[in-house]
Amino acid sequence: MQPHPKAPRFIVNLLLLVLCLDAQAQTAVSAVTYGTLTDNANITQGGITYLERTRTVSTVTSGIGDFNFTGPIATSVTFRRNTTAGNANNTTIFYQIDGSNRDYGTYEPNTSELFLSNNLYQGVRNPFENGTGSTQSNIERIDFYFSGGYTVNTNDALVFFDLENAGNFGDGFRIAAFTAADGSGTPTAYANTGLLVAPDSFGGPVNNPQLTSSGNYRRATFTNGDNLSGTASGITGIGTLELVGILIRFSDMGVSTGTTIQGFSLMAGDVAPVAAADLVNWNNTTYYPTNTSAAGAGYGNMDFMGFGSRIARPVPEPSTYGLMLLGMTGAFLGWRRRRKSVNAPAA
Ligand SMILES: [Ca+2]
Ligand SMILES: [Ca+2]
Ligand SMILES: [Ca+2]
Ligand SMILES: [Ca+2]
Repeated sequence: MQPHPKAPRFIVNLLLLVLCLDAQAQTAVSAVTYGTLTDNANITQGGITYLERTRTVSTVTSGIGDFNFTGPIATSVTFRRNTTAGNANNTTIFYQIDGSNRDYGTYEPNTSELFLSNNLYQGVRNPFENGTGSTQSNIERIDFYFSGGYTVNTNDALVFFDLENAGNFGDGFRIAAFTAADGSGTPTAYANTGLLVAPDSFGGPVNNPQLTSSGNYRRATFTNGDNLSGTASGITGIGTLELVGILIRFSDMGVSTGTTIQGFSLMAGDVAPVAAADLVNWNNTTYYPTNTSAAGAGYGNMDFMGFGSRIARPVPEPSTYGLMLLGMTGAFLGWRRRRKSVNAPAA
């Protein structure tokens, strides 16, 4: 039988489709598995009782497979604030609570430690919502810096979680990798203009660290920039909420395997750079508007759990192990055959 003349083109189109699917941007996280629970002595600080619990995240599941957190962790996380526009120098945190309104999570003295905690009991509420209101802020960008640089492995990814009402699947934000930084870890050059994550592109809901699909939360505001050691104000219940997650590969951000970067930055979705260099100065109000709103598609509504500072890597599939085993068996048989012929007496 003759092959269909159109067959090769059909195969080419199919391959192109697969490539296109592979090149799509962020991927929804559909499930989380947890490891061991650490529970240290409670701390009462600034009007909040912290139960000092951490349950490590073992894996996340996505449409492109399972990922674990075996990559490097950021050295520091820095909030960049426009302190000249008159917006409030606030940080509003939120946290999952027990039946006595106690914070399941850990006391963190500043915003950097909060993100480095990788603890899904806690996070930052609407960090990019600008204004002078009691829960609004002057935050324009959040930089994750890897001292000495970090070289991207194949399929290396970042994972972030938002806190949502039932039926909502995450708020939008922009993310970009920076390729150069000064001695204190401040970005001086970006790889490109980054990736704009659209609202409602997360998966979920996924289990919180209490291993339930929803939990009760409170928020609290600190009015001293990044410092979270003072007395909290406006401590308020914010209801029953759900965790939703997203996975972003560096390739999704236009950063290819083998590239050495100095870190990455999170920013509001209203940051609209024309060129990569536009992202450097967070005080440039052309690209970092100081009136970012949490309403509508204002992009100030994204909440970030205290997570995302450690690089996620694909968990090898069982089939990969199978192929590796086949390869090793083949190599062993080949070695045995060579040995046999070496040892065989001359005919
Ligand atoms: Ca405790
Ligand atoms: Ca949210
Ligand atoms: Ca802004
Ligand atoms: Ca929000």
